[in-house]
Amino acid sequence: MSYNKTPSITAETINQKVRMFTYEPCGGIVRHAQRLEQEIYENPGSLPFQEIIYCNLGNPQALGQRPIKFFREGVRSLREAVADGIAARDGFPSIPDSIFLTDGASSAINMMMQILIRSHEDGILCPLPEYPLYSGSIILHGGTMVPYNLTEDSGWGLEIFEVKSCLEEARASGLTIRAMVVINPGNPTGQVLSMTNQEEIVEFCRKEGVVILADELYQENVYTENKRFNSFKKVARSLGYDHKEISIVSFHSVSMGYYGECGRRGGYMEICGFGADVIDEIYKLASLTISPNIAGQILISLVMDPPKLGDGAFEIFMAEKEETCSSLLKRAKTLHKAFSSLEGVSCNKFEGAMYLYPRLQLPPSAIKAAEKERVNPDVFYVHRLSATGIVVVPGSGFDPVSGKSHFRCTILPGEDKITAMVPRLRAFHEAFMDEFRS
Ligand code: DCS
Repeated sequence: MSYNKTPSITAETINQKVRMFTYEPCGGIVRHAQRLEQEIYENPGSLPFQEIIYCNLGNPQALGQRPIKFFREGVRSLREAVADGIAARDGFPSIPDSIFLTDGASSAINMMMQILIRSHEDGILCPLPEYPLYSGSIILHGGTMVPYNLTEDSGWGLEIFEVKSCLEEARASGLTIRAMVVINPGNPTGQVLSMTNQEEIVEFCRKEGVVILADELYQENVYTENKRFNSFKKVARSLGYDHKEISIVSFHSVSMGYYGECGRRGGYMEICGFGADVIDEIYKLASLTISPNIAGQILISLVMDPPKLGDGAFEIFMAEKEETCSSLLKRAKTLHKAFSSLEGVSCNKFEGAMYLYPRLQLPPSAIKAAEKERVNPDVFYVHRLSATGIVVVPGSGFDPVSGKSHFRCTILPGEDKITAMVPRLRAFHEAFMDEFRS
């Protein structure tokens, strides 16, 4: 067994295309200037000048007027708010310099794939079923997706020995495994990983020198009494591993949770366990798009620093949050009950995220009819269902290889819509089964 204690991700081992270019408009001199600016802010009078005059970037606001100073300080304070929120959540420190604010999680995930993937010989461990942004991004950046299975029978948890054999098989075929994607709580599978599973993942990735890409977008969508969200960083630190021993990138976004602000495009990634040289390269890459949108930046900082007891907005905020969360749970329960009662349908417990992922055991003649139409059985079923006005996503869109039939149904339509949908779904399903029952 390989035992790699040195960080596998260094400036020498990231995608060298990232290093081949420079981006001086936001380069070293600017970062130096920002440090000086911070110094002026923290210790007024400590430098022989009172302000930085930025003439480096073609940003109209920067030319001849002060807003850029405010803007730069503003951004730092937003990153501070995010870092403070993470520290309060986890009980372990987080620093603003490890936070990159992003236009939603998608851009952050793409950026990390760009950094990690050098060629098709670089593999990224990715769950199946998965959220297909991952497979898409890995393909677009020229890498190889190395799938590992989530097990439906164990509540969509994972068997770490199976992940290990996926890694070993991939290595034997010449791939270098760069990272392991973990989506927790899961999309499309809706599970919250057990602490044991999370600890196993941390141990595994540490031993193998693999970066954990922790998709933690649904951290506030946990609905089960006996499980709670734990960030991978918290799990690693609780096991006693510091930033020198394991590399973790955590993604979060304003798109999910009880806030659900997809269109605002706010998010962050917290990068732990990478050297300053790698952080410099990520900073350069992020600078190619100049700046994430400021409204999204403010929003993600508010998500991580919501009103506290004693704040004016606290009562209304808590009431709205509670109303949203309890309604989501109610909708999930209604749907879960409906799916579970259908012939040939089973549905794992709903623990988190925003999705139910029921399994379909379709009659052989339905499978034959799908074959005739040259589509997967789940696509056949979902297509027929759409004729009743109910739209769900076929499971083969999240897992094209298992050959099992599922569909993903969000719990998001309003309670009245969910209530109205259930009898329609039942009528459709019964008619479908009657039609294809041999
Ligand atoms: N990661 C996961 C697991 C997601 O579910 C999503 C969005 C993203 C990343 C990207 O989110 P951003 O909006 O922050 O870029 N989920 C989509 C989904 O499954 N249906 O619609 C949204």
